Amino acid sequence: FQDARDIFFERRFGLFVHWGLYAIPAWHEQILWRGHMKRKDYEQLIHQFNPERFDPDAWLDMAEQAGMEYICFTTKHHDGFCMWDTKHTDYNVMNSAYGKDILGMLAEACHRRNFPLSLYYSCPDWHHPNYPNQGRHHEMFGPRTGDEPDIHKYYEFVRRQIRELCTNYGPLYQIFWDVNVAEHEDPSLNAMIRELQPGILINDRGPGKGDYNTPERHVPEGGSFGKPTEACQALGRESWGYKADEDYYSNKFIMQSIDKIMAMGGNYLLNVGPKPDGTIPEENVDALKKIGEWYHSV
Ligand code: FUL
Repeated sequence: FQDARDIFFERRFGLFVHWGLYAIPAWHEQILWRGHMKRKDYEQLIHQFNPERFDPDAWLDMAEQAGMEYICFTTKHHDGFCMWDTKHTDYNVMNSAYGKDILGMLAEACHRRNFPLSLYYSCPDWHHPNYPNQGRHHEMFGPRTGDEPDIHKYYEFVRRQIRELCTNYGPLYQIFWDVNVAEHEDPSLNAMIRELQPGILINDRGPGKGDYNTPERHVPEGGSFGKPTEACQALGRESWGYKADEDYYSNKFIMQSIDKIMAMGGNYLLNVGPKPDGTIPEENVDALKKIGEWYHSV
């Protein structure tokens, strides 16, 4: 396995994938909050989640054709639903209608093909009873039943989950925290990651220093980045997850944005939102094909 610190300077274009229960309502990855959806209705989606056409090799074929050389996958987004076989909450893909370890399948394909794998993990968690939602998303869910949230217990949960991710899925390229709020209390969290995955890169979304910066949907006007940078961009204007009636950027816009970011020394993570059946929306496949033809030619 190539050292992640070398990968960063050699593999500069990657595929970002936002996938979870939110693909089913097909509106926004944060529908639970932005769409004022009731938590109990959202959580029922687990019984519908059954991506029978999920084929990680098809995703990687598509990425390779587009000139992409690594993948970053949402293991858990703000909704708290886990796309791997975690022992620390029942709210995970093993208990969905699909019942298979999605991350495990993806990791197997990545390692077989020597395709670096990065993991996105959201600390904000709108499902976990000990996550206080920082006041922001609390009220609309109505009062919680049971004890008051205990953030320290939540941080312990994060630590156990991160340990699991860094232990069970082979060598990882990056951890993409979104955002590492736990690091406030426990600065040894990133140290644990580095111990379990020597050479791994960790982004700087959190109070700790981090190895690289992740500007989002931002196309700067010239100059150069002062530190290692991986910009991320969605193909759609509205959502990072699958949106049925998404308003897509033009391919030209995306190509110009790749060009600008790379000219400034940044890497580029371009996002797709797979459909509930596990396939990538046609519009995304088509865009990546055209962007790839251009990318291979420059
Ligand atoms: C943000 C999140 O709130 C968005 O939903 C998305 O995941 C983006 C890449 O990061 O912080």
